[in-house]
Parts: sequence; structure tokens; C-alpha cells
Amino acid sequence: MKEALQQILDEARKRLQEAECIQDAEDVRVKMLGKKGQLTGILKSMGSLTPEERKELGMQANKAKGEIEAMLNKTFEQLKEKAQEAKFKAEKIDVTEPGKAHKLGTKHPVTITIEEISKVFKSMGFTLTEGPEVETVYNNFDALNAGPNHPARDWTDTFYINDDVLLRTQTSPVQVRTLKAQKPPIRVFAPGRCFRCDTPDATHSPMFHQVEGLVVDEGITMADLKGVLDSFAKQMFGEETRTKFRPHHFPFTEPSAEMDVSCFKCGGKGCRVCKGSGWIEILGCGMVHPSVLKVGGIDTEKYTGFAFGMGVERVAMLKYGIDDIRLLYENDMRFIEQFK
Ligand code: 2NM
Repeated sequence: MKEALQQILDEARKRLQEAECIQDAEDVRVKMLGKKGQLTGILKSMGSLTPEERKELGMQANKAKGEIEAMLNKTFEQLKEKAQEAKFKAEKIDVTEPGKAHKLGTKHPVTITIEEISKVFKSMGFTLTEGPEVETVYNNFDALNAGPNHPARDWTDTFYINDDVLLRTQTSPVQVRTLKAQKPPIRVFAPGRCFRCDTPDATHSPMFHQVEGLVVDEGITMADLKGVLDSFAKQMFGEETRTKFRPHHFPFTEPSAEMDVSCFKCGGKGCRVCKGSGWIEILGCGMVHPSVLKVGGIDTEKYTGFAFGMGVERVAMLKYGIDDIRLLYENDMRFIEQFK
């Protein structure tokens, strides 16, 4: 029995020295001190001994048990520390590692163009205004002198939501809201999304952007219109840019015109961009029709105004040499990333 105890002690010591993880030490504890353990077995078998033998062996067995428990505790401590160290080592942060670079997005060419146009009009004292993309039929058509039978109202060209509500087909309703809300002098521009029920092709998209502008004050004439828009063209396309105004028709202006700019690619000699003409059509404009001013409660004896509107995608396509409007709305990063 004594020898058996010594053997148990030796084995426990040896196995604990070799233990590499907490589970190894736990296995030793179960094997020696567990319910079916070796030392427990010895203690259980002591019933067959004489009282003297039992006393003697009992003391030794308890001593051995104490020793094993002490060794176990020490080993558990050491192994816990070792595990902690390994964990810290694995978690160590190398602050000299190069960081993961996050890819920065780029501005969309339409955004860039709106910002460029806005910068020019802001520099001339215009205030940026915005309005809802879901508009009333009244603000989008009636107030703009496009009467009940005007072709632009055709349901095939317009996204109607119901009889009285639609997706705006132009940003002019923003100007209508401004006319109703403000008193002259008025000097505003309105960039924004517009919607027309067009089948997409190289030059049409059912969603597109416009920038429109409006000036109302005493004594505003066509000369103001020409001066402001000529200055815009020079700031936008280069100081050497020339402009010309051709008569046109819009329901909300009278007289109306379209403005061409001398080709910023060839300077007017004729090239692919201007299709050989030397001129590029950029915007529509005119003196605000008195019936539009009256909608805003403006005294048409005292005040006059001019307005203009341009397609942002068209300007962006001309500036960046993009030949298909659909490229702007396919979200192909290889395309979008080129405009920085
Ligand atoms: C254009 C062309 C000409 C225009 C008119 C107005 C309003 F509301 F003041 F009457 N806003 N925008 C206008 C005039 C728009 O776009 C081609």
C-alpha cells in the first residue's frame, strides 16, 4: 500500500510536470483524486486493515492527497498564466503594420457639373433654391402658362401620380413657388431632378437634371438676360466663348430664345463636338410671360423678369465628351471614377 501511494505520488508529479494545458492537469486530478481515482481507491480499500494499519496508512494517504492537491494548484496556476500569455501574444497589435486603405468614392459627373454651374450663378448673386420632385399638376403646367390642352401635358410624356399630382417634368415649378413666396427683387436658380416618360436612348433618360434660373425686378430687360447668360457661358466654358441667341418658343416666356455657345472644342471652326457648325446649343431662355408673373401675384406693370433653363446631362456630356447619356446611370465604377 505504501509503495502504491509512492507510485501514485511519483506518477502525479511526473504527469503534472509534463502537462501542457489545463485539460492535462485536470486529467491527472480525475485519475488520482476523482471518485474513481487511484488515491480514492486506496482510501476506500482501507476498511480491510487493522486499526493501527489504518491509522498509519490514513495519515500517509492524506499527506499524499495534500501533496497532489498542492502540485495540482501550482500546475493550474502556471498553466493559466501560460494560456493567458499565449492569448496576449496572439492578440498583440503591431502598430507599425500599414493600415488598410479604404477606397474613396468620386463625385458623379452630373454632381460635378451642377456644382460648377451653381458656383457661377452664386458668384453673380443668385440664391440656390430647391423644391419637391413630386409636384402638383398646377405648379408644373397651369401656372407656367401650359393650358389644359398643351402637348407637354400628354400623359405619355409625364409620370402622373394622379389627376392632380405628378413627377415634375422640369424644375420651373420651383420658380413658381419662389414667385408665390417672395417679393421682387428675385434672383434664384434651381438645380434638380426631373422626370419624363421617355424610352432611354443615347440622348434620353426618364430621369435627368436641370438647372433653371429666374430674375424679377423693376426694369429687367432682354439686355440683362443676354448679359447674365453670356457671362455664365464665359465662366463655364472659357473666357474666349462667344454666344448667340436664336428665337424660340416656350409657353412660360415671351419672347423666348435658345442660346448657343461657340464650340469650346474647336473654337468655332467646326468639329465632331459641334457637328461641324462651330456652335453648341446650351440653354433655353426668355422674358417671363406676364401670366406666369401674375400667378405669383406680381405687379406686371411694375416688374419684369427673365428665366432660363438647361439640361445638366447635356452640359456634362459636352464637357466630358460622353456620347451616351445612359453611361451616366449604369453605375459602372470604371466609368464614374474617370471624373475627378
Ligand atoms: C427654360 C427655358 C426658358 C423658365 C421659366 C421659368 C419661370 F417659372 F420663371 F417661368 N422658370 N424657368 C424657363 C424659361 C426654362 O428651360 C429650357
